[in-house]
Amino acid sequence: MENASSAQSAIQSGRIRVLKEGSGPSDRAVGPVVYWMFRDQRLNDNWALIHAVDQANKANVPVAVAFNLFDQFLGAKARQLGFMLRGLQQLHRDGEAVETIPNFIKECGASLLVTDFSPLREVRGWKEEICKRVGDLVSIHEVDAHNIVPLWVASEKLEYSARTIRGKINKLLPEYLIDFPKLGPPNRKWPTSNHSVDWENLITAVVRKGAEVPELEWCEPGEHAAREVLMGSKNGFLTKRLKNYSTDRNNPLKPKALSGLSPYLHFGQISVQRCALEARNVKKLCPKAVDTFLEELIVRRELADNFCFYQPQYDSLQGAWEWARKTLMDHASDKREHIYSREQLEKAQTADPLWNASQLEMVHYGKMHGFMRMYWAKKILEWTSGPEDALAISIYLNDKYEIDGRDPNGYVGCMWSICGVHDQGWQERPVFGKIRYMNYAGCKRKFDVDGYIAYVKRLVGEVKKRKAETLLNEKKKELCI
Ligand code: FAD
Ligand code: FO1
Repeated sequence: MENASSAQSAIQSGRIRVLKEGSGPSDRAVGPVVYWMFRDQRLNDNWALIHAVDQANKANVPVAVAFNLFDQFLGAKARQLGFMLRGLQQLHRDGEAVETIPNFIKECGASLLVTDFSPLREVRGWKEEICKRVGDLVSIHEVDAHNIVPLWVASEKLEYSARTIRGKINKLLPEYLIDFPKLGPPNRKWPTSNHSVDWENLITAVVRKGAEVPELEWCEPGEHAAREVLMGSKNGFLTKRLKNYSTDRNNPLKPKALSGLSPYLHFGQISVQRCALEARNVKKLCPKAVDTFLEELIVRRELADNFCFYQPQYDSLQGAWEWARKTLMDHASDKREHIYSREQLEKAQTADPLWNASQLEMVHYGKMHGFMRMYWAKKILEWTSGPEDALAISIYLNDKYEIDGRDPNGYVGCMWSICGVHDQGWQERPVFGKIRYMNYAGCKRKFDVDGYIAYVKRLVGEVKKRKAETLLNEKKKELCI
Protein backbone atom coordinates (compact mmCIF):
# COMPACT_ATOMS: atom_id res chain seq x y z
CA MET A 1 0.00 0.00 0.00
CA GLU A 2 1.30 3.48 -0.73
CA ASN A 3 0.26 6.97 -0.01
CA ALA A 4 -1.69 8.63 -2.78
CA SER A 5 0.99 11.03 -3.96
CA SER A 6 -0.27 11.00 -7.54
CA ALA A 7 -3.91 11.56 -6.63
CA GLN A 8 -4.00 15.35 -6.35
CA SER A 9 -6.61 16.25 -3.83
CA ALA A 10 -8.03 18.92 -1.55
CA ILE A 11 -6.74 16.88 1.37
CA GLN A 12 -3.27 15.99 2.59
CA SER A 13 -1.85 13.03 0.70
CA GLY A 14 -0.82 11.37 3.97
CA ARG A 15 -4.47 10.90 4.84
CA ILE A 16 -5.07 8.71 1.78
CA ARG A 17 -3.80 5.19 1.07
CA VAL A 18 -4.13 3.68 -2.37
CA LEU A 19 -5.46 0.18 -1.72
CA LYS A 20 -5.66 -0.51 -5.43
CA GLU A 21 -4.29 1.42 -8.41
CA GLY A 22 -6.68 1.15 -11.36
CA SER A 23 -5.33 0.76 -14.87
CA GLY A 24 -7.27 3.82 -16.13
CA PRO A 25 -5.68 7.31 -16.31
CA SER A 26 -3.78 7.85 -13.05
CA ASP A 27 -4.58 11.55 -12.67
CA ARG A 28 -8.39 11.45 -12.89
CA ALA A 29 -11.49 9.28 -12.79
CA VAL A 30 -13.36 8.66 -16.05
CA GLY A 31 -16.41 6.94 -14.59
CA PRO A 32 -18.29 8.14 -11.49
CA VAL A 33 -16.79 8.21 -8.00
CA VAL A 34 -18.38 6.18 -5.20
CA TYR A 35 -17.73 6.84 -1.52
CA TRP A 36 -18.41 3.72 0.52
CA MET A 37 -19.34 5.26 3.85
CA PHE A 38 -18.58 2.95 6.73
CA ARG A 39 -17.11 4.25 9.94
CA ASP A 40 -17.64 7.95 9.33
CA GLN A 41 -21.37 8.31 8.89
CA ARG A 42 -21.69 12.07 8.41
CA LEU A 43 -21.80 14.74 5.72
CA ASN A 44 -19.94 17.41 7.69
CA ASP A 45 -16.22 17.42 8.42
CA ASN A 46 -15.62 14.18 6.57
CA TRP A 47 -12.25 13.90 4.78
CA ALA A 48 -13.34 10.81 2.82
CA LEU A 49 -16.36 12.64 1.41
CA ILE A 50 -14.27 15.75 0.72
CA HIS A 51 -11.81 13.61 -1.23
CA ALA A 52 -14.56 11.82 -3.17
CA VAL A 53 -16.31 15.06 -4.19
CA ASP A 54 -13.00 16.70 -5.06
CA GLN A 55 -11.93 13.81 -7.28
CA ALA A 56 -15.34 13.71 -8.96
CA ASN A 57 -15.36 17.45 -9.62
CA LYS A 58 -11.84 17.37 -11.05
CA ALA A 59 -12.88 14.68 -13.53
CA ASN A 60 -16.31 16.23 -14.06
CA VAL A 61 -18.08 12.99 -13.14
CA PRO A 62 -20.90 12.40 -10.65
CA VAL A 63 -20.33 11.11 -7.12
CA ALA A 64 -22.50 8.85 -4.93
CA VAL A 65 -22.36 7.82 -1.31
CA ALA A 66 -23.07 4.12 -0.77
CA PHE A 67 -23.80 2.45 2.52
CA ASN A 68 -23.94 -1.28 2.98
CA LEU A 69 -26.15 -2.62 5.76
CA PHE A 70 -24.68 -5.85 7.11
CA ASP A 71 -26.87 -8.44 8.78
CA GLN A 72 -26.35 -7.65 12.50
CA PHE A 73 -22.70 -6.54 12.09
CA LEU A 74 -20.63 -8.25 14.84
CA GLY A 75 -23.83 -9.19 16.70
CA ALA A 76 -25.31 -5.66 16.77
CA LYS A 77 -28.89 -5.46 18.07
CA ALA A 78 -31.75 -2.94 17.91
CA ARG A 79 -29.92 -0.57 20.30
CA GLN A 80 -26.96 0.01 18.01
CA LEU A 81 -28.63 -0.59 14.63
CA GLY A 82 -31.59 1.68 15.41
CA PHE A 83 -29.21 4.48 16.45
CA MET A 84 -27.13 4.02 13.31
CA LEU A 85 -30.04 3.81 10.83
CA ARG A 86 -31.92 6.76 12.32
CA GLY A 87 -28.70 8.77 11.99
CA LEU A 88 -28.27 7.67 8.37
CA GLN A 89 -31.90 8.46 7.61
CA GLN A 90 -31.18 12.07 8.48
CA LEU A 91 -28.26 12.36 6.09
CA HIS A 92 -29.93 10.46 3.29
CA ARG A 93 -31.27 12.60 0.49
CA ASP A 94 -31.35 10.76 -2.86
CA GLY A 95 -31.69 7.01 -2.75
CA GLU A 96 -28.88 4.75 -3.88
CA ALA A 97 -29.54 1.44 -2.19
CA VAL A 98 -26.78 -1.06 -2.83
CA GLU A 99 -26.56 -4.77 -2.37
CA THR A 100 -22.84 -5.09 -2.49
CA ILE A 101 -20.15 -2.55 -3.20
CA PRO A 102 -18.51 -4.34 -6.16
CA ASN A 103 -21.89 -4.84 -7.84
CA PHE A 104 -22.68 -1.20 -7.37
CA ILE A 105 -19.29 -0.17 -8.77
CA LYS A 106 -19.92 -2.33 -11.83
CA GLU A 107 -23.50 -1.20 -12.24
CA CYS A 108 -22.58 2.48 -12.27
CA GLY A 109 -19.24 2.08 -14.08
CA ALA A 110 -17.34 3.85 -11.31
CA SER A 111 -13.61 4.25 -11.73
CA LEU A 112 -12.79 5.39 -8.19
CA LEU A 113 -13.99 3.91 -4.93
CA VAL A 114 -13.21 5.97 -1.83
CA THR A 115 -13.63 4.36 1.60
CA ASP A 116 -13.09 5.54 5.12
CA PHE A 117 -10.79 3.68 7.49
CA SER A 118 -11.35 1.20 10.31
CA PRO A 119 -8.65 -0.98 11.87
CA LEU A 120 -11.06 -3.85 12.62
CA ARG A 121 -10.16 -7.15 10.96
CA GLU A 122 -13.60 -7.78 9.46
CA VAL A 123 -13.56 -4.44 7.69
CA ARG A 124 -10.02 -4.90 6.43
CA GLY A 125 -10.90 -8.38 5.17
CA TRP A 126 -13.87 -7.05 3.21
CA LYS A 127 -11.78 -4.33 1.63
CA GLU A 128 -9.14 -6.85 0.55
CA GLU A 129 -11.87 -8.94 -1.05
CA ILE A 130 -13.37 -5.91 -2.79
CA CYS A 131 -9.94 -4.99 -4.21
CA LYS A 132 -9.89 -8.44 -5.85
CA ARG A 133 -13.46 -8.28 -7.09
CA VAL A 134 -13.70 -4.88 -8.77
CA GLY A 135 -12.52 -4.48 -12.38
CA ASP A 136 -8.92 -3.59 -13.34
CA LEU A 137 -9.78 -0.01 -14.22
CA VAL A 138 -11.11 0.79 -10.75
CA SER A 139 -8.89 2.57 -8.19
CA ILE A 140 -9.59 2.31 -4.46
CA HIS A 141 -8.55 5.03 -2.03
CA GLU A 142 -8.81 4.64 1.73
CA VAL A 143 -9.04 7.91 3.65
CA ASP A 144 -8.50 8.05 7.42
CA ALA A 145 -11.46 10.30 8.19
CA HIS A 146 -11.62 9.20 11.84
CA ASN A 147 -8.25 9.99 13.36
CA ILE A 148 -6.79 13.47 13.43
CA VAL A 149 -3.29 12.27 12.61
CA PRO A 150 -3.84 9.47 10.08
CA LEU A 151 -3.06 6.17 11.77
CA TRP A 152 -0.28 5.15 9.39
CA VAL A 153 1.32 8.61 9.62
CA ALA A 154 1.20 8.75 13.44
CA SER A 155 3.19 5.56 13.74
CA GLU A 156 4.36 2.72 11.51
CA LYS A 157 4.45 0.20 14.33
CA LEU A 158 2.67 -1.22 17.35
CA GLU A 159 3.13 1.30 20.14
CA TYR A 160 3.87 0.20 23.68
CA SER A 161 1.88 2.80 25.60
CA ALA A 162 0.46 6.32 25.61
CA ARG A 163 3.94 7.51 26.54
CA THR A 164 5.47 6.18 23.32
CA ILE A 165 2.80 7.50 20.93
CA ARG A 166 1.99 10.87 22.58
CA GLY A 167 5.08 12.73 21.30
CA LYS A 168 4.62 11.36 17.78
CA ILE A 169 1.01 12.53 17.63
CA ASN A 170 1.61 15.91 19.24
CA LYS A 171 4.45 16.64 16.80
CA LEU A 172 2.08 16.12 13.88
CA LEU A 173 -0.92 18.02 15.27
CA PRO A 174 0.08 21.40 13.77
CA GLU A 175 0.00 19.73 10.34
CA TYR A 176 -3.20 17.74 10.78
CA LEU A 177 -5.36 19.53 13.35
CA ILE A 178 -6.54 22.08 10.81
CA ASP A 179 -9.95 23.34 9.81
CA PHE A 180 -11.90 21.56 7.11
CA PRO A 181 -12.34 23.11 3.66
CA LYS A 182 -15.94 23.94 2.85
CA LEU A 183 -17.54 21.02 1.03
CA GLY A 184 -18.83 22.41 -2.26
CA PRO A 185 -21.62 20.81 -4.27
CA PRO A 186 -20.68 18.15 -6.81
CA ASN A 187 -20.36 19.59 -10.35
CA ARG A 188 -22.34 16.77 -11.89
CA LYS A 189 -25.59 15.34 -10.58
CA TRP A 190 -25.92 11.59 -10.15
CA PRO A 191 -28.32 10.24 -12.80
CA THR A 192 -31.76 9.83 -11.20
CA SER A 193 -32.18 6.41 -9.70
CA ASN A 194 -35.28 4.29 -9.18
CA HIS A 195 -33.99 3.04 -5.87
CA SER A 196 -35.39 4.58 -2.76
CA VAL A 197 -35.07 3.46 0.84
CA ASP A 198 -38.19 2.70 2.81
CA TRP A 199 -36.61 3.85 6.07
CA GLU A 200 -39.62 3.21 8.23
CA ASN A 201 -39.99 -0.43 7.23
CA LEU A 202 -36.25 -1.00 7.24
CA ILE A 203 -35.86 0.34 10.78
CA THR A 204 -38.93 -1.54 12.03
CA ALA A 205 -37.58 -4.83 10.64
CA VAL A 206 -34.06 -4.31 11.98
CA VAL A 207 -35.31 -3.22 15.40
CA ARG A 208 -37.69 -6.17 15.61
CA LYS A 209 -34.93 -8.64 14.73
CA GLY A 210 -32.57 -7.18 17.33
CA ALA A 211 -35.25 -6.59 19.98
CA GLU A 212 -33.29 -8.55 22.62
CA VAL A 213 -31.31 -5.36 23.25
CA PRO A 214 -33.80 -2.53 22.77
CA GLU A 215 -33.13 0.99 21.51
CA LEU A 216 -32.28 3.82 23.91
CA GLU A 217 -34.64 6.73 24.32
CA TRP A 218 -32.20 9.15 25.93
CA CYS A 219 -29.60 9.18 23.18
CA GLU A 220 -30.81 11.01 20.08
CA PRO A 221 -28.98 9.91 16.93
CA GLY A 222 -27.59 12.01 14.07
CA GLU A 223 -25.16 14.78 13.20
CA HIS A 224 -27.32 17.54 14.62
CA ALA A 225 -27.79 15.79 17.97
CA ALA A 226 -24.04 15.09 18.09
CA ARG A 227 -23.23 18.77 17.68
CA GLU A 228 -25.72 19.65 20.40
CA VAL A 229 -23.96 17.26 22.79
CA LEU A 230 -20.62 18.84 21.89
CA MET A 231 -21.60 22.50 22.01
CA GLY A 232 -25.36 23.03 22.23
CA SER A 233 -26.64 26.02 24.19
CA LYS A 234 -28.78 23.84 26.51
CA ASN A 235 -26.44 21.23 27.89
CA GLY A 236 -23.46 21.05 25.53
CA PHE A 237 -20.21 19.60 26.84
CA LEU A 238 -17.96 22.49 25.81
CA THR A 239 -20.57 25.17 26.41
CA LYS A 240 -22.02 24.08 29.76
CA ARG A 241 -20.24 21.13 31.35
CA LEU A 242 -16.55 21.42 30.56
CA LYS A 243 -15.26 22.79 33.84
CA ASN A 244 -16.16 19.59 35.73
CA TYR A 245 -14.32 17.29 33.34
CA SER A 246 -10.93 17.38 35.04
CA THR A 247 -12.36 17.09 38.58
CA ASP A 248 -15.40 14.80 38.24
CA ARG A 249 -14.78 12.56 35.26
CA ASN A 250 -13.86 9.60 37.49
CA ASN A 251 -16.98 9.91 39.64
CA PRO A 252 -19.65 7.46 38.39
CA LEU A 253 -22.29 9.48 40.23
CA LYS A 254 -21.60 12.41 37.93
CA PRO A 255 -21.94 10.98 34.41
CA LYS A 256 -22.70 14.44 32.99
CA ALA A 257 -19.11 15.43 33.75
CA LEU A 258 -18.10 13.24 30.80
CA SER A 259 -18.67 14.50 27.28
CA GLY A 260 -21.18 11.78 26.31
CA LEU A 261 -19.70 11.82 22.81
CA SER A 262 -18.73 8.15 22.46
CA PRO A 263 -21.93 6.97 20.66
CA TYR A 264 -21.51 9.74 18.07
CA LEU A 265 -17.78 9.22 17.70
CA HIS A 266 -18.21 5.48 17.33
CA PHE A 267 -20.71 5.81 14.47
CA GLY A 268 -18.82 8.75 13.02
CA GLN A 269 -21.82 11.05 13.43
CA ILE A 270 -19.36 13.69 14.59
CA SER A 271 -15.72 14.11 13.63
CA VAL A 272 -13.00 13.76 16.29
CA GLN A 273 -11.20 16.61 14.56
CA ARG A 274 -14.24 18.89 14.92
CA CYS A 275 -14.45 18.03 18.66
CA ALA A 276 -10.74 18.78 19.10
CA LEU A 277 -10.88 22.07 17.17
CA GLU A 278 -13.86 23.29 19.20
CA ALA A 279 -12.24 22.18 22.48
CA ARG A 280 -9.05 24.05 21.58
CA ASN A 281 -11.12 27.19 20.98
CA VAL A 282 -12.27 27.21 24.62
CA LYS A 283 -8.94 26.21 26.15
CA LYS A 284 -8.46 29.61 27.75
CA LEU A 285 -11.62 29.13 29.83
CA CYS A 286 -10.68 25.71 31.28
CA PRO A 287 -7.11 24.77 30.29
CA LYS A 288 -6.87 21.71 32.53
CA ALA A 289 -10.21 20.24 31.44
CA VAL A 290 -9.40 20.77 27.76
CA ASP A 291 -5.96 19.17 28.09
CA THR A 292 -7.42 16.14 29.89
CA PHE A 293 -10.21 15.80 27.33
CA LEU A 294 -7.79 16.06 24.38
CA GLU A 295 -5.55 13.41 25.93
CA GLU A 296 -8.51 10.98 25.97
CA LEU A 297 -10.00 12.06 22.65
CA ILE A 298 -6.76 12.12 20.68
CA VAL A 299 -3.93 10.20 22.36
CA ARG A 300 -5.84 7.36 24.07
CA ARG A 301 -8.25 6.95 21.18
CA GLU A 302 -5.57 6.92 18.50
CA LEU A 303 -3.54 4.52 20.65
CA ALA A 304 -6.51 2.12 20.59
CA ASP A 305 -6.67 2.32 16.78
CA ASN A 306 -2.89 1.76 16.65
CA PHE A 307 -3.25 -1.41 18.74
CA CYS A 308 -6.05 -2.86 16.63
CA PHE A 309 -4.28 -2.03 13.38
CA TYR A 310 -0.83 -3.38 14.21
CA GLN A 311 -1.83 -6.27 16.51
CA PRO A 312 -3.96 -8.74 14.54
CA GLN A 313 -4.86 -10.55 17.80
CA TYR A 314 -6.28 -7.38 19.35
CA ASP A 315 -9.08 -9.21 21.15
CA SER A 316 -7.23 -12.27 22.40
CA LEU A 317 -4.78 -13.19 25.14
CA GLN A 318 -2.29 -13.86 22.32
CA GLY A 319 -2.30 -10.11 21.65
CA ALA A 320 -1.07 -9.29 25.17
CA TRP A 321 2.56 -8.46 25.91
CA GLU A 322 4.79 -11.41 26.88
CA TRP A 323 5.10 -10.32 30.57
CA ALA A 324 1.33 -10.09 30.92
CA ARG A 325 0.61 -13.42 29.21
CA LYS A 326 3.16 -15.09 31.46
CA THR A 327 1.86 -13.62 34.71
CA LEU A 328 -1.76 -14.39 33.78
CA MET A 329 -0.91 -17.98 32.90
CA ASP A 330 1.17 -18.36 36.10
CA HIS A 331 -2.00 -17.49 38.02
CA ALA A 332 -4.57 -19.14 35.76
CA SER A 333 -5.18 -21.98 38.21
CA ASP A 334 -5.24 -19.85 41.39
CA LYS A 335 -8.30 -20.43 43.51
CA ARG A 336 -11.07 -17.88 42.85
CA GLU A 337 -13.42 -16.79 45.63
CA HIS A 338 -16.33 -16.91 43.17
CA ILE A 339 -16.73 -18.30 39.68
CA TYR A 340 -19.73 -17.02 37.75
CA SER A 341 -21.04 -18.20 34.40
CA ARG A 342 -21.59 -15.79 31.52
CA GLU A 343 -25.33 -16.02 32.16
CA GLN A 344 -24.96 -15.13 35.85
CA LEU A 345 -22.80 -12.15 34.94
CA GLU A 346 -25.19 -11.07 32.19
CA LYS A 347 -28.07 -11.12 34.69
CA ALA A 348 -26.02 -9.19 37.27
CA GLN A 349 -26.26 -12.08 39.73
CA THR A 350 -23.00 -11.66 41.65
CA ALA A 351 -22.35 -11.11 45.36
CA ASP A 352 -21.01 -7.60 44.63
CA PRO A 353 -23.78 -4.94 44.51
CA LEU A 354 -21.39 -2.38 42.97
CA TRP A 355 -20.53 -4.66 40.05
CA ASN A 356 -24.19 -5.60 39.60
CA ALA A 357 -25.10 -1.91 39.44
CA SER A 358 -22.52 -1.25 36.70
CA GLN A 359 -23.76 -4.26 34.71
CA LEU A 360 -27.36 -3.03 35.00
CA GLU A 361 -26.32 0.49 33.98
CA MET A 362 -24.88 -1.02 30.80
CA VAL A 363 -27.79 -3.39 30.07
CA HIS A 364 -30.60 -0.88 30.61
CA TYR A 365 -29.02 2.54 30.08
CA GLY A 366 -26.63 1.38 27.34
CA LYS A 367 -23.60 3.41 28.47
CA MET A 368 -21.65 2.39 31.53
CA HIS A 369 -19.65 5.13 33.21
CA GLY A 370 -16.00 5.13 32.07
CA PHE A 371 -14.55 4.58 35.53
CA MET A 372 -16.87 1.64 36.23
CA ARG A 373 -15.87 0.00 32.94
CA MET A 374 -12.40 -0.67 34.39
CA TYR A 375 -13.72 -2.13 37.65
CA TRP A 376 -16.34 -4.13 35.75
CA ALA A 377 -13.82 -5.82 33.42
CA LYS A 378 -11.26 -6.48 36.16
CA LYS A 379 -13.85 -8.22 38.30
CA ILE A 380 -14.70 -10.48 35.37
CA LEU A 381 -11.03 -11.55 35.41
CA GLU A 382 -11.33 -12.30 39.12
CA TRP A 383 -14.54 -14.35 38.78
CA THR A 384 -14.06 -16.51 35.71
CA SER A 385 -12.01 -19.65 35.18
CA GLY A 386 -9.13 -17.92 33.35
CA PRO A 387 -8.05 -14.83 31.39
CA GLU A 388 -9.23 -16.12 27.99
CA ASP A 389 -12.71 -16.69 29.36
CA ALA A 390 -12.71 -13.31 31.09
CA LEU A 391 -11.70 -11.52 27.90
CA ALA A 392 -14.27 -13.32 25.75
CA ILE A 393 -17.08 -12.63 28.23
CA SER A 394 -16.21 -8.96 28.71
CA ILE A 395 -16.03 -8.34 24.94
CA TYR A 396 -19.28 -10.24 24.40
CA LEU A 397 -21.16 -8.18 27.00
CA ASN A 398 -19.52 -4.88 26.02
CA ASP A 399 -20.40 -5.33 22.34
CA LYS A 400 -23.90 -6.57 23.07
CA TYR A 401 -25.05 -3.79 25.37
CA GLU A 402 -22.87 -0.69 25.03
CA ILE A 403 -24.18 1.84 22.50
CA ASP A 404 -20.51 2.58 21.69
CA GLY A 405 -19.44 -1.10 21.57
CA ARG A 406 -17.65 -2.84 18.68
CA ASP A 407 -15.06 -0.09 18.76
CA PRO A 408 -11.24 -0.26 18.95
CA ASN A 409 -11.62 1.60 22.29
CA GLY A 410 -13.74 -1.29 23.59
CA TYR A 411 -11.32 -4.04 22.56
CA VAL A 412 -8.41 -2.09 24.00
CA GLY A 413 -10.40 -1.19 27.16
CA CYS A 414 -10.97 -4.90 27.83
CA MET A 415 -7.37 -5.76 26.92
CA TRP A 416 -6.06 -3.01 29.21
CA SER A 417 -8.20 -4.13 32.15
CA ILE A 418 -7.65 -7.87 31.81
CA CYS A 419 -4.36 -8.25 29.93
CA GLY A 420 -2.41 -5.14 30.99
CA VAL A 421 -2.11 -3.77 27.43
CA HIS A 422 -0.60 -0.23 27.46
CA ASP A 423 -0.15 -0.60 31.25
CA GLN A 424 2.80 -1.61 33.41
CA GLY A 425 3.30 -4.52 35.82
CA TRP A 426 2.15 -4.04 39.44
CA GLN A 427 2.75 -5.90 42.67
CA GLU A 428 2.00 -9.58 42.18
CA ARG A 429 -1.15 -11.01 43.77
CA PRO A 430 -3.38 -14.07 43.35
CA VAL A 431 -5.41 -14.43 40.14
CA PHE A 432 -4.31 -11.03 38.72
CA GLY A 433 -0.58 -11.74 38.89
CA LYS A 434 1.08 -8.44 37.96
CA ILE A 435 -2.01 -7.01 36.25
CA ARG A 436 -3.29 -3.82 37.91
CA TYR A 437 -5.87 -4.65 40.57
CA MET A 438 -9.06 -2.81 41.54
CA ASN A 439 -11.40 -3.61 44.41
CA TYR A 440 -14.54 -2.51 46.22
CA ALA A 441 -12.64 -0.85 49.08
CA GLY A 442 -10.65 1.28 46.61
CA CYS A 443 -13.91 2.42 44.96
CA LYS A 444 -15.38 3.25 48.38
CA ARG A 445 -12.44 5.54 49.03
CA LYS A 446 -12.91 7.28 45.66
CA PHE A 447 -16.68 7.84 45.43
CA ASP A 448 -20.03 7.25 47.12
CA VAL A 449 -20.53 3.58 46.21
CA ASP A 450 -23.97 3.29 47.83
CA GLY A 451 -25.02 6.50 46.09
CA TYR A 452 -24.04 4.99 42.72
CA ILE A 453 -25.96 1.77 43.44
CA ALA A 454 -29.05 3.80 44.35
CA TYR A 455 -28.59 6.02 41.28
CA VAL A 456 -28.50 2.99 38.95
CA LYS A 457 -31.56 1.51 40.67
CA ARG A 458 -33.49 4.71 39.93
CA LEU A 459 -32.17 4.87 36.38
CA VAL A 460 -33.20 1.29 35.63
CA GLY A 461 -36.63 1.91 37.19
CA GLU A 462 -37.15 4.93 34.93
CA VAL A 463 -36.01 3.07 31.80
CA LYS A 464 -38.36 0.16 32.57
CA LYS A 465 -41.27 2.50 33.28
CA ARG A 466 -40.77 4.37 30.01
CA LYS A 467 -40.50 1.11 28.10
CA ALA A 468 -43.78 -0.14 29.60
CA GLU A 469 -45.46 3.17 28.63
CA THR A 470 -44.15 2.95 25.07
CA LEU A 471 -45.40 -0.65 24.74
CA LEU A 472 -48.80 0.36 26.07
CA ASN A 473 -49.04 3.25 23.59
CA GLU A 474 -48.08 0.96 20.72
CA LYS A 475 -50.75 -1.55 21.76
CA LYS A 476 -53.32 1.27 21.98
CA LYS A 477 -52.37 2.46 18.47
CA GLU A 478 -52.72 -1.08 17.09
CA LEU A 479 -56.21 -1.40 18.61
CA CYS A 480 -57.30 1.94 17.10
CA ILE A 481 -56.27 0.87 13.57
P1 FAD B 1 -15.12 11.10 27.64
O1 FAD B 1 -14.26 10.94 28.85
O2 FAD B 1 -15.84 12.34 27.46
O3 FAD B 1 -14.15 10.84 26.41
C1 FAD B 1 -14.25 11.47 25.16
C2 FAD B 1 -13.77 10.49 24.13
O4 FAD B 1 -12.39 10.18 24.34
C3 FAD B 1 -14.48 9.15 24.16
O5 FAD B 1 -15.72 9.18 23.49
C4 FAD B 1 -13.46 8.26 23.48
O6 FAD B 1 -13.49 8.39 22.09
C5 FAD B 1 -12.14 8.82 24.00
N1 FAD B 1 -11.76 8.06 25.20
C6 FAD B 1 -12.11 8.29 26.49
N2 FAD B 1 -11.56 7.36 27.30
C7 FAD B 1 -10.86 6.53 26.50
C8 FAD B 1 -10.06 5.38 26.72
N3 FAD B 1 -9.85 4.88 27.94
N4 FAD B 1 -9.50 4.76 25.66
C9 FAD B 1 -9.67 5.23 24.41
N5 FAD B 1 -10.40 6.33 24.14
C10 FAD B 1 -10.99 6.96 25.16
N6 FAD B 1 -14.95 3.33 24.58
C11 FAD B 1 -15.72 3.26 23.47
O7 FAD B 1 -15.81 4.22 22.73
N7 FAD B 1 -16.37 2.09 23.17
C12 FAD B 1 -16.32 0.98 23.98
O8 FAD B 1 -16.92 -0.05 23.67
C13 FAD B 1 -15.54 1.07 25.15
N8 FAD B 1 -15.46 0.00 26.01
C14 FAD B 1 -14.63 0.07 27.10
C15 FAD B 1 -14.48 -1.08 27.88
C16 FAD B 1 -13.63 -1.07 28.98
C17 FAD B 1 -13.49 -2.33 29.81
C18 FAD B 1 -12.92 0.11 29.29
C19 FAD B 1 -12.00 0.14 30.48
C20 FAD B 1 -13.05 1.26 28.51
C21 FAD B 1 -13.90 1.25 27.40
N9 FAD B 1 -14.05 2.40 26.57
C22 FAD B 1 -14.84 2.30 25.44
C23 FAD B 1 -13.28 3.64 26.81
C24 FAD B 1 -14.01 4.71 27.65
O9 FAD B 1 -14.47 4.15 28.84
C25 FAD B 1 -15.16 5.34 26.88
O10 FAD B 1 -14.67 5.84 25.63
C26 FAD B 1 -15.85 6.50 27.60
O11 FAD B 1 -16.32 6.07 28.84
C27 FAD B 1 -16.97 7.03 26.72
O12 FAD B 1 -17.70 8.04 27.34
P2 FAD B 1 -17.52 9.59 26.96
O13 FAD B 1 -17.41 9.77 25.49
O14 FAD B 1 -18.59 10.31 27.68
O15 FAD B 1 -16.09 9.82 27.62
N1 FO1 C 1 -21.14 -0.03 9.26
C1 FO1 C 1 -21.58 -0.35 8.04
O1 FO1 C 1 -21.02 0.08 7.04
N2 FO1 C 1 -22.69 -1.18 7.88
C2 FO1 C 1 -23.33 -1.71 8.93
O2 FO1 C 1 -24.29 -2.45 8.73
C3 FO1 C 1 -22.86 -1.38 10.25
C4 FO1 C 1 -23.48 -1.85 11.41
C5 FO1 C 1 -22.96 -1.53 12.68
C6 FO1 C 1 -23.55 -2.02 13.84
C7 FO1 C 1 -23.04 -1.71 15.08
C8 FO1 C 1 -21.89 -0.93 15.17
O3 FO1 C 1 -21.39 -0.67 16.38
C9 FO1 C 1 -21.29 -0.39 14.04
C10 FO1 C 1 -21.83 -0.68 12.78
N3 FO1 C 1 -21.26 -0.16 11.61
C11 FO1 C 1 -21.74 -0.51 10.36
C12 FO1 C 1 -20.21 0.89 11.70
C13 FO1 C 1 -18.77 0.45 11.60
O4 FO1 C 1 -18.65 -0.87 11.35
C14 FO1 C 1 -18.00 0.80 12.86
O5 FO1 C 1 -17.86 2.14 12.89
C15 FO1 C 1 -16.67 0.04 12.97
O6 FO1 C 1 -16.93 -1.14 13.64
C16 FO1 C 1 -15.64 0.79 13.80
O7 FO1 C 1 -14.39 0.51 13.38
